[in-house]
Amino acid sequence: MFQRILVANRGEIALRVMRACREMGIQTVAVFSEADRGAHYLDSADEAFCIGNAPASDSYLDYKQIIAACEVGNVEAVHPGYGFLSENAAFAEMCRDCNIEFIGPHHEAMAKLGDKVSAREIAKSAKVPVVPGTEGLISDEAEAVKVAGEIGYPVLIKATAGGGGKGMRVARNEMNLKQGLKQAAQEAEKAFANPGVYLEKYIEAPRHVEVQVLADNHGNVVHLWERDCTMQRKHQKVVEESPAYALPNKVREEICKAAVRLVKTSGYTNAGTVEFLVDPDHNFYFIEVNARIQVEHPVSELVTGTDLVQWQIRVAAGEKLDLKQKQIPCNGSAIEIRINAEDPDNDFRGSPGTITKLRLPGGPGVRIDSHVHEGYRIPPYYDSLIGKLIVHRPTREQTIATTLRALDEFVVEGVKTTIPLARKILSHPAFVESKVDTTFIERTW
Ligand code: MV4
Repeated sequence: MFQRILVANRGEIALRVMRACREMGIQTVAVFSEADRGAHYLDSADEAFCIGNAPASDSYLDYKQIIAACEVGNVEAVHPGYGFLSENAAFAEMCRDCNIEFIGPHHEAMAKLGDKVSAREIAKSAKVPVVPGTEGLISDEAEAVKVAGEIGYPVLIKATAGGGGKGMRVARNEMNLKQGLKQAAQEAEKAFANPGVYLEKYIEAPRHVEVQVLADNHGNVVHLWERDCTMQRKHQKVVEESPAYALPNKVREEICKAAVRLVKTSGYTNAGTVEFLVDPDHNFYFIEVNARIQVEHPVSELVTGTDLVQWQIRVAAGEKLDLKQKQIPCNGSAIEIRINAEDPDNDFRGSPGTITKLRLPGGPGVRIDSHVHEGYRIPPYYDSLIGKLIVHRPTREQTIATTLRALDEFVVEGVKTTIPLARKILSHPAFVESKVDTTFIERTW
């Protein structure tokens, strides 16, 4: 096992990784930008190095600073958390070249699955359903028009280097399509330095269901059931839960098995998430793989009784998964609420500032993953996540009741937060009955 790990991230996920390491007897080295200097979570590391100025490109995205901190800090491995460098195959490869274990998939599997067209090919070869669409990249307009005619409008133009909704365009007719293709390719070139685009049938009003997987370096792959992340606003998840209450058991089993087939076929290792869209008839379609630990991982930890971050570290150190699929339960119901410092009266823009008063909820079934404290200043440079409330109870009804109770106990003063939005969602009949789709929040409020 590793003796010392560098945590190449900040905020709640940096703290989450340091907590896992402490429990495993592993020392940690933290890195921080000038904007995070003095934050209390850094006290949980054995050592902490400043790696640059506040903008992420000068610090948390600066490979050279991070590799240098690994050398000076004398670590054997680096945990990238989520965001920043976590899905950057070039960084993962550089770590390997420097003899530092990257706690995540091998850079080749990451690159293969990071490219959406290539991920679609892998899914097809693993007999995992994909959304009807083009074979590979679109090479000319005529081909796109022909395929769109075959699959039927509306279609969605997607960037092969995209993800998380960036560079997507809906086309409802041939004229939309011709214009959209050019715009999407230009946008993709600008954003990802890769103009490649492809077409998919546009699934209207889908649910977003994703499967947590875990794979070791010895060919063992298991799933840790699914999460329903349908409650999103502008591609930002707001509420996540496990299991997906709206799915019949048979579909859940199928979707989880499909995710494992995809992982086995691709040679992916470590923790990952396979994302699907589910249409109103419960047909499911693979859309992308997230090659990292995700923000919403705690709901899967609670229903399965596992520690995913500890498993990431163990697998990266070469340990075998001693979990057998049959021994991974899905007990009770878990819901996560993301608490962001955002102003609902100002289109949910970030609301940076100082937290002047903080009361965290507690009691049965309540977990808080957060790095903030009274007097904490939320920097304007990064995402606005100030913490996660995660609730686990025997039934979904009880989980909703406990979550509402915990939200009532939660006090954050000094900045605006998404707590009022979470209250409205959890008390809305459509959420309670799980009759929602990815457009619900924007349609309703
Ligand atoms: C789609 C789709 C409908 N049809 N693909 C958005 C982010 C990226 N992960 C994929 N996304 C979508 N892909 C087809 N063929 C609708 C979305 C989508 C969405 C997906 C999941 C959760 C929220 C969403 C919000 C808008 C669009």
